[in-house]
Amino acid sequence: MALRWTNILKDRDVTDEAVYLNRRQLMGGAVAGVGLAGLGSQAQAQGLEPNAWEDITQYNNYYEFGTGKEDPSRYADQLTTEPWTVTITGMVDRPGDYAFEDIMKAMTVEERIYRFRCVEAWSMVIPWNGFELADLLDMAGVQSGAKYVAFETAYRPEEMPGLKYPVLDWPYVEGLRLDEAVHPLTIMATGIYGKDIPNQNGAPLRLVVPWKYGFKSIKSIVRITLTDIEPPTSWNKSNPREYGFYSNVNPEVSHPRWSQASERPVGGGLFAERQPTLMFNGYEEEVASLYEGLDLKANF
Ligand SMILES: Nc1nc2c(c(=O)[nH]1)N[C@H]1C(S)=C(S)[C@@H](COP(=O)(O)O)O[C@H]1N2
Ligand SMILES: [Mo]
Repeated sequence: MALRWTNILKDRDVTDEAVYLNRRQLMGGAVAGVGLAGLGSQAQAQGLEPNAWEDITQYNNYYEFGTGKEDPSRYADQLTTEPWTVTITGMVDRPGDYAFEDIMKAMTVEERIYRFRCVEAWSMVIPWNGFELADLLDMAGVQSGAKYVAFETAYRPEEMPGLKYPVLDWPYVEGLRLDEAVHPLTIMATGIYGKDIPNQNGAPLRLVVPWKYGFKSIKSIVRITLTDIEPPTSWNKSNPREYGFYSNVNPEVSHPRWSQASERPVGGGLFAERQPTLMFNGYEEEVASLYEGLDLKANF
């Protein structure tokens, strides 16, 4: 598939923080996307300047640790992320429990600077490190009848204080159509700014689907299931009128309680100007073909 690489910046040189890749991020052996001079300035020309580490790691949604934006950075260090296994099951040739370390040895870690848009109408730009979900699915061998991918977050009442509250039907679950899941923009993130991904951002590995609202990008994944039926998703179960299965970023489809036409860039200060929301969060050229013939208002 032809990609516009301006939208998938692989530059590791955007700020000093990005220069240093630690052990876990290097474990994959191959770290792709060695700083291509010029992409940084291209990113800035597009207004794609990554948020500060502090914005990205102290303003979070991770309801297993509480519903406040600062709860995850306060409490998520209680989560044990080593050892970690991901169970890959359902319609695959090689089902099983995959150790995180073995996954990292097999995958190619790249940097991807993506826009990130929460359904609550705030946004950031995040320099993720990660690998394509398609490569992980290849490892397990997707069978021909599979049509969807279901994901599940860890459920650890002793480590996740937010699970005491029935905000959602735990564990947190999400899902994608298989063609969305294997799209080259869809990644499993394992790092930010070249460091291991902090617990509050979904350690040790979380989904990132940059053209969808943030809640689709499920954190701290323990189970991946290939299936031929559309899987239930947490926010859709809790309020199907407000949160659809697709949840593609779309400035023309309002949330029942607020407009999605504009967004507040996090970190821009109290009086930061709102900016217009882009169709598919700016990835229209790459992903619009996935939805040809689909009524995006009905399938929100
Ligand atoms: N397991 C789990 N995953 C989750 C969430 C959550 O509460 N639990 N919140 C979602 C929402 S609403 C958003 S906006 C993003 C936030 O990711 P960030 O904190 O890394 O910015 O994570 C998503 N993934
Ligand atoms: Mo969100």
